[in-house]
Amino acid sequence: MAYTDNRKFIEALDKTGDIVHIKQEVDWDLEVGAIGRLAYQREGPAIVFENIKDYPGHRIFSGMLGTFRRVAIALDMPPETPIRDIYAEYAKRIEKTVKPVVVDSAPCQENVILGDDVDLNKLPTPYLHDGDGGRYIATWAFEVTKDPDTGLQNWGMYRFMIHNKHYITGWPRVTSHLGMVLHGKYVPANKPMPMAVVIGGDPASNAVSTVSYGVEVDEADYAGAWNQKPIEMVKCKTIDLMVPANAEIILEGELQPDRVTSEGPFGEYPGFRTEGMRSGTLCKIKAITHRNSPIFTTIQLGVPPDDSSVLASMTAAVAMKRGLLRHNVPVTDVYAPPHGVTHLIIVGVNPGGKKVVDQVRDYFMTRRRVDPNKIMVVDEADPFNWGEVMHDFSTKCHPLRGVEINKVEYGANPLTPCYSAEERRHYTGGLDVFDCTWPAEADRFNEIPVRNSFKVMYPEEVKNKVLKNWKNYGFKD
Ligand SMILES: Cc1cc2nc3c(=O)[nH]c(=O)nc-3n(C[C@H](O)[C@H](O)[C@H](O)COP(=O)(O)O)c2cc1C
Ligand SMILES: [Mn+2]
Repeated sequence: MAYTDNRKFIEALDKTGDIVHIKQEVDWDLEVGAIGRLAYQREGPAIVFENIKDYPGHRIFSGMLGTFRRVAIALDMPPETPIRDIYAEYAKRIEKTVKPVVVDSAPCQENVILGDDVDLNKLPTPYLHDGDGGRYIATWAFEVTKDPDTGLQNWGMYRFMIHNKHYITGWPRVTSHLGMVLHGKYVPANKPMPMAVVIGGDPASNAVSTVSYGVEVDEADYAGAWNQKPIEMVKCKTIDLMVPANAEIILEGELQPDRVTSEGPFGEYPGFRTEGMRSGTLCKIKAITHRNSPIFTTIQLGVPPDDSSVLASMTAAVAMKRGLLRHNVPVTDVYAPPHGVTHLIIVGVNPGGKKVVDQVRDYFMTRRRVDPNKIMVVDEADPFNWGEVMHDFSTKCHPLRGVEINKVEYGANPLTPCYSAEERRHYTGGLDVFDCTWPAEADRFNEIPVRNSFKVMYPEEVKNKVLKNWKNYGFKD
């Protein structure tokens, strides 16, 4: 069953015990943030806050896809599905896109607040981390914009902070993001760009907005692919954009061509507050539409695991695998382990060897944005098995010839905590490639040590005998 809205998804999480409902009053000022943060760090359940100080009738849903169990449930798989199978299912589904359908009336428009009546402070936006520059209304929410040339809509997840009752500030800073590319089409004409913020969209819609599928596509088609069912879309009340009909809250706005104001700092996804206050583009909110008793959605980004390091790492890794395959790299699997926060990526290849490792390096180094700063390339270890990866990294990666240090002159990830303020400002940094593969050209018999494992060390007949008798020896399985 596809979860076409969060209410159905919350019911599913209730059944599997993956959510708690907090009925006790909680303060939107730091308490919601602190509870959510500790829940992530204990790999606990998602949360519905049902009683928020100053906001009777409002609820907050936190941590939608913050564990692989919840991601599996959102894909309608058993909660205990292994990570590699979750990755494989998601990768398979996005190969077959499903177009949305348009509806005339929508739950997300059960209530419509227009113009001067708009007051963003009436939503229960939490103040999440001590030191944040303000209350973040969009954390696990996404923005819809439209390419004026093609009419195709783009979805992207970008954070936004409340500036005052009519304005929010934020927007992507990285020129490679499509949302930014589209904004560049409006700015020269000094025209505002229509933008809708979708808060409390269904799991699939949020998931697919964390990654770019390309300029030639409408990203609603990928949410349909995730659900294997079309997303229902409705036209906004005041702007010419389509939004998911079953979302909880929609902010209809116009991103200003010429107005910025301070945004941040913010506790960011790599698990640090790396940047200070910066300028964010202002977006004027012209209308708020919402369901009855709306369920606001938030996350509390920080040290892993959370929705970013679990779900968004997966969508990023699958995009990397698709990219590497397009570049004819013999890649087997790409894994972005949550604790690597997409700064560390494990790439499995077959065969290995220097030539293939160089191909992997070239792929990452020639992207417009070099998000990771460390790549481990493995040929025998299962990228999803940290024990195997660590063993091959420790034993097969040559301390001189196996490590390649690359300087990134532009496009480095400024949210890399180890970079200096100077490096972050100039988008410079580095990418280390750790070659944990055997040299392809070597004579395996003479130069490559024999792996001392059950699989390699014993003749077939001995292995078969041992496997056949395993239970008879007294082992359980
Ligand atoms: C939780 C979360 C928050 C994000 N916040 C931002 C942000 O504030 N600014 C930004 O440029 N990218 C942000 N990203 C990354 C973008 O969502 C991602 O690069 C996406 O592909 C951008 O879409 P686009 O290419 O269609 O613009 C965030 C990702 C996640 C998972
Ligand atoms: Mn997009």
